[in-house]
Amino acid sequence: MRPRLGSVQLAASAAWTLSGNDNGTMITAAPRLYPHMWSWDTAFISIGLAHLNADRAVRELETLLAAQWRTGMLPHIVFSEGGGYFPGPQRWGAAELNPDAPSAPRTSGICQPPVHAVALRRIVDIGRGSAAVERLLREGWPRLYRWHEWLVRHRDPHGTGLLAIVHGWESGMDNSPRWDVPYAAVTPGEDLPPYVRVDRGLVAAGEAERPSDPEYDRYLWLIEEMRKVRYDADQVVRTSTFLVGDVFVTALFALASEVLAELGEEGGQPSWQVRQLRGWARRSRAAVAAAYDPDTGLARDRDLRTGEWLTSRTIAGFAPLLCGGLSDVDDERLLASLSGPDWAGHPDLFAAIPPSVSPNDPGFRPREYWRGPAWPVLAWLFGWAFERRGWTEHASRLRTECLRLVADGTFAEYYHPLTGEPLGSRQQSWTATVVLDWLHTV
Ligand code: 2M8
Repeated sequence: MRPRLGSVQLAASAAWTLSGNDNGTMITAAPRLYPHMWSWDTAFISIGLAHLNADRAVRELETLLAAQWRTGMLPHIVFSEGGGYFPGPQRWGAAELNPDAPSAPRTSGICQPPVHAVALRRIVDIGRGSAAVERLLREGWPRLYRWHEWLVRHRDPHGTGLLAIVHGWESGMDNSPRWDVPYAAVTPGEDLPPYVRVDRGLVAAGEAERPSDPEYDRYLWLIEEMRKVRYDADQVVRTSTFLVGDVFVTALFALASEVLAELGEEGGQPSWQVRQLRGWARRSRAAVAAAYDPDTGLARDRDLRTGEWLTSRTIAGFAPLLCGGLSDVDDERLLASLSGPDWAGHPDLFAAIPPSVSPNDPGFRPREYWRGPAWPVLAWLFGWAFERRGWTEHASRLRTECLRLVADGTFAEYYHPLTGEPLGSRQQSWTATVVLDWLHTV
């Protein structure tokens, strides 16, 4: 059994981890594996920072917002000057191919889940009164509005509120079994330029804990497809061989739009924009509710190339709990299932938080990235949403259990749900940040 840290030591190590990942211009997602800024990581990172230094938290979110494309898209990676990573800015070629992409700093050409309004909410609540926070509320809000508007305009191909992703990386859950069916239809061409992966060498047991080579071929092939249409958002949606209605992203969008509307009201932003945000939230909430399958008791993604519902049993199936939209009876059922024996209440778990895939699913692989491990950042997200929805007992249980899991002080990217072994990267910023937020909010 690894030593466990007490709260004070744990909070101090989390703060130390964040400062260790500060490269002077940004807090990187992790020191070796991810030496750049990732969009949704940065949203979470800024929350932890707000407890330490509100100005620094604001700057972090501003650095991300400054890399927003002229179209409104927030890119999934903002590259730092140093640090390796594959695929890097050359392989993406976003700025070379699309005039709406910033040329400094360089960015990738896709996006990630829209959780930024949640971060703004937390920062405003934690750092109320600080001039920098007031500035962020005033000047960051319109940028977030434009980001949400971009998603509605370019990522809702059927106008139903179900938002589409064009790459598994956009879901943030890269190799989740959610994407196995749609990825099976992606055939890398002969002209896929050769490449060398660097990720595996940077994770202790890279072979077992990172995606496979055939998966990577597909990830890289989708980039080639997008390069061919110069990252033009509408053409990408028309031509990408991977186009999936992502129920989890949609739920986060509904939640974040509602939150952004509230912040807009508080900050005196134009009332028509606030109304519009509420309308988008309503529509996406309805789309999430429509994706709920009473037979399995989980919400589903939808392959928009084939029209087929996707029925893997992953944590994303609990998306309606984040944004609402189901009847009280269905909410109760979903909550009971989340804490029941297929998920957080599985008798063999190290800590009672829901893993990324049910341990009772035949596809459950407890060491393999998004195919089974427990991700503290997701526990935080559900906990925050539960608190907001008034389910304080559920929220507090997630907090207590997850803090027990991460008390080894490694701040791992993800954990073996049955043994509590740290996996993937260590000193992962977003793991440190959720610990900080929880320890500072008693
Ligand atoms: C992971 O994704 C990147 C690609 O975007 C990778 O594996 O190289 C995911 O866990 C993603 O959700 C996360 O934002 C990123 C950085 O932590 O790593």
